[in-house]
Amino acid sequence: MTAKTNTDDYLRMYTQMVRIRTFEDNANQLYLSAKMPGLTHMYSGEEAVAVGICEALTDSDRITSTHRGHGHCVAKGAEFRQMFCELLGKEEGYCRGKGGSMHIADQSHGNLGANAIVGGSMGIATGSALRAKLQGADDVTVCFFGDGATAQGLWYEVMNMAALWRLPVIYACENNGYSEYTKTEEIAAGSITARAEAFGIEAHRVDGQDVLAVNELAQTLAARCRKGEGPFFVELMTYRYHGHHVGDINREYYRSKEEEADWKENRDPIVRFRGWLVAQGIATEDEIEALNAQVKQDAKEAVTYAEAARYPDISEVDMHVHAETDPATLRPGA
Ligand SMILES: Cc1ncc(C[n+]2csc(CCOP(=O)(O)OP(=O)(O)O)c2C)c(N)n1
Repeated sequence: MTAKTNTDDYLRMYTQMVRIRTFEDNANQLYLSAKMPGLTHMYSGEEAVAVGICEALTDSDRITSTHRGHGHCVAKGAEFRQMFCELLGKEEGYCRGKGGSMHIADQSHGNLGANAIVGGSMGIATGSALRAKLQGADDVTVCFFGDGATAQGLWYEVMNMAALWRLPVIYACENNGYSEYTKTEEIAAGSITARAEAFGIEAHRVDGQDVLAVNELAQTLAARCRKGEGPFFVELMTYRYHGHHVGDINREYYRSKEEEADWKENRDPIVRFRGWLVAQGIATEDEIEALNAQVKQDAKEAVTYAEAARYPDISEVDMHVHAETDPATLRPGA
């Protein structure tokens, strides 16, 4: 790990990673106690990816997210209360409880939304970057997706456009080793970075468990996007601790307990960063424990709040589920 930002930045990055892990622990608990409708996909283990990248962005920069999207939301600035409300289908949720776990959007922080369709956000992110270019804005869009999404034809279509038009977009592939229940090497021939390079796109591969390495690369690429040097591709090597979704509990037919233990015990991004913070003298063990306790308390308070919050009224069932916008007003310059 290399030093890059100041003490406050380091502590905020650590806190954000702990917030994601804690959010997921609580979401898992809500699912297990049958309080949450539907399924959810845990981001635990991948925290350094979302935090490393989003900490290199501003509120005007945008992201698009995936079915495994809670980490992206938190890292881009979402609040616990509104997120838990969304998971529980409550009116105060980010999408008034109508999106649920896989469709959280938070436009106030530039989060254009998660998408349950694998690869579904690739066109949205590329369109967002095209809008920035046409309007002369200097914001960057990061498109998060998994290794499995690289099998979608859409990715090759948008990479072609983005490369031809030099769009300010970073395609961030979270390679957690599996696409649902299949190992990446069983579905992806050759190298994923080489696919982006075939379109003339500069491609990088980085240790997704090292938040500082991710952040350093993201800062460099975001700055270069703003100078018109985009697009870029990054493959982030990471691991999801839970099953594909919360109901995927018997995983031994596709990955071993030893493999899971190795990642958790030897490569955990939070333990690793915590050790670095203490070794650098940025925080003591006691200070880290106090931060962890505060986050736990915040999550507990937000869950209690969301459980007590109101459901949307039945009269709203058809509202906010499709756009009422006149397409003519969406034309550039209109
Ligand atoms: C178009 C489409 N095909 C299939 C699915 C079912 N599905 C949901 S998640 C998933 C695997 C995605 O793997 P990856 O992109 O690597 O993301 P990860 O779950 O590993 O984060 C699949 C096949 C879907 N939601 N959308």
